[in-house]
Amino acid sequence: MAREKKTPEELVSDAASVEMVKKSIDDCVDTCFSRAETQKTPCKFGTLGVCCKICHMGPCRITPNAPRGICGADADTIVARNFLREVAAGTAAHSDHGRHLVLNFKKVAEGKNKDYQLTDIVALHRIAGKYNIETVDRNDNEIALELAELFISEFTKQEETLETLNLAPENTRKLWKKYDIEPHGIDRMVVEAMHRTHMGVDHDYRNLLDHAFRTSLADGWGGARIASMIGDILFGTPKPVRSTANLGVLEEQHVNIIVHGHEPSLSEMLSAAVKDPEVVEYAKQAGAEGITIAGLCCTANEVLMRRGIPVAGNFLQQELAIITGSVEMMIVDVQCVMPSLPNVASNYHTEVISTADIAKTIGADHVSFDADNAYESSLALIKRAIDNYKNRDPHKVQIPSEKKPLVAGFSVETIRHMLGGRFRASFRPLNDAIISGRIQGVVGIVGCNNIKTKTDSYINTLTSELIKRNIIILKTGCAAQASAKAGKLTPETALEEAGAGLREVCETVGIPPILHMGSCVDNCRILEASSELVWEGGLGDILGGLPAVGVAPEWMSEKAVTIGCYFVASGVDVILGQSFHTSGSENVERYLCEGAQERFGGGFHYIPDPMDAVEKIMELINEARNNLGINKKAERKLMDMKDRRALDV
Ligand code: NFS
Ligand code: SF4
Repeated sequence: MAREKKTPEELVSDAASVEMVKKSIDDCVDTCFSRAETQKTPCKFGTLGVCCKICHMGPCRITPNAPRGICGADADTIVARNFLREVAAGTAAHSDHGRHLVLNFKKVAEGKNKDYQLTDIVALHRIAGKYNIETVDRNDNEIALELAELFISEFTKQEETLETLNLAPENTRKLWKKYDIEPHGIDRMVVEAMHRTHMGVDHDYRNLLDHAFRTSLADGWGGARIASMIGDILFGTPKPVRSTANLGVLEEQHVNIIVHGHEPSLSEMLSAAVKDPEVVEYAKQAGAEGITIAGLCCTANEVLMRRGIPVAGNFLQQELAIITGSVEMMIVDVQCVMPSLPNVASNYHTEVISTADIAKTIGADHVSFDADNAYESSLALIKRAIDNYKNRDPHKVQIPSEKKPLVAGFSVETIRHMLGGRFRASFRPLNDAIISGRIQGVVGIVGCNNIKTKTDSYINTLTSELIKRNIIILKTGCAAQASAKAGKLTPETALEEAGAGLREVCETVGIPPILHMGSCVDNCRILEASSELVWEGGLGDILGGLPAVGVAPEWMSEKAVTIGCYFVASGVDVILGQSFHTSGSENVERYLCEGAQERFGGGFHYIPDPMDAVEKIMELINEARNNLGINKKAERKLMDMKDRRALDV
């Protein structure tokens, strides 16, 4: 079916985006929303996953009349190969981000990069302790260096399994061993995925999909986890922080700089440099009242979590931010950066600057990011943005007023402290609340926006309905920003909607019912929190037994495919708002859904409607609660005289 033309109100949820989609039409600027119309109907073969272009005898496409490609590959092989390649790409993206951080971390430990510090020594010791690295009577740089070398070896290991897997509960690890999906070195897993999917290698869809799970674990319990941990050591473990979200964070009288992409090293430095009196003065001389730095996508989450930098928007707002006409510079690095940005920017005065040597775009100016000279390069970029302020055309400026207050910064450490207090930090109160039924379960809502769904609509409906039903929500990525824009990340507004049990717990311990845990690599923090629930006791002894579900309502990226896989392989049921490109093979779908459920305790479910998803989630949580034996209503016992006397001792 051809994609029908939609009104701005049907495309996007928040008022700021509606206003900017309208402006894009008035300004005759192409955006993802208009291009989606010209793209018309998505290719059927691609949607089913049955197009193979792995060798040059093809491309081959599977149809009822042509059930095999020229080499003899059937739909199962082709669909599974395509799927594994997606997972490999997702793992590669997160893990390369992790690698860049590790290499920088090593330089800092060696004293070779003075622009960055070991900011959070408590985190350094805590993390070194997890890997049994000696911390007593050693200096911090020595500890950091040993940790950096260990992390590097996680990428290069050939035959040993990843050490980071040991951060998972024992019984979950046993399952990985039993089904032979423990990953070796991260790089090896990705290389092997490419080898297996080369023409004429692995043809058994089950073997291919097992490697997809194995590769995904090298991300969630490998590269992504390492990225989060190093982020905490270098930039600080996130603590609750107030900020604001949506395009209204841009300011008319300010020089506006947007940081967009994923890796935190440059955005952290820019966020620090923007306060430097030298550039503040320089901005004044240019006639601006100040400098605003705001984030997009997961870069926004990184600098929000640790510095409270405001969020300009999530994935589908990247072009809309430029359309405000008020952005002097958009600085991008890697992932989820649309190649259209320079084209959109050419209609305004915005400079698009790419900074990662592995990610260039025609039309963007490339300024290679030099981590060894990060502060000075940040100052230079900010000055260049200030120089561009004079080129702003006031007639083209239209900044939507909409922005919402928020609280973010919920690392596992923070949650533990909030739940238990400074001196007895613990997850106990949360476990008790789940066991008593005041909180029914935990749901992670994560992932992107996708042009196929009205932006944020599925995410926000689902979130509201679940907190009403006493489900505590853990969020990351663009899904967290959707809540922020809807004003649901302040404890006050969220509590108004929460069910009585959840509200009581949140009020007692002082946590909001929707917890923003960070960027997409921080999905591993959701697994970390889940592991804490297992270790705390009373909720079984394996991740797969928890009353917990993961949801990616509006996902679009290969990274999201990988994240889904490592959640499922960790035993967590995952609900997807739209299916993978696998429906061309019943066998593959069965293996990913029922097959995974039988083996790991969690599988994939495709549910396009948020209210159907609510129903399924409550069913899964109920089932887990029954299995744990915690679903009984607490019996209310009426005391007779004998009981009373027994109490009187
Ligand atoms: Ni995740 Fe982040 Fe957003 Fe999706 Fe892209 S920014 S890493 S992939 S679109 S959540
Ligand atoms: Fe066709 Fe096989 Fe080549 Fe794929 S690998 S393009 S199915 S011949």
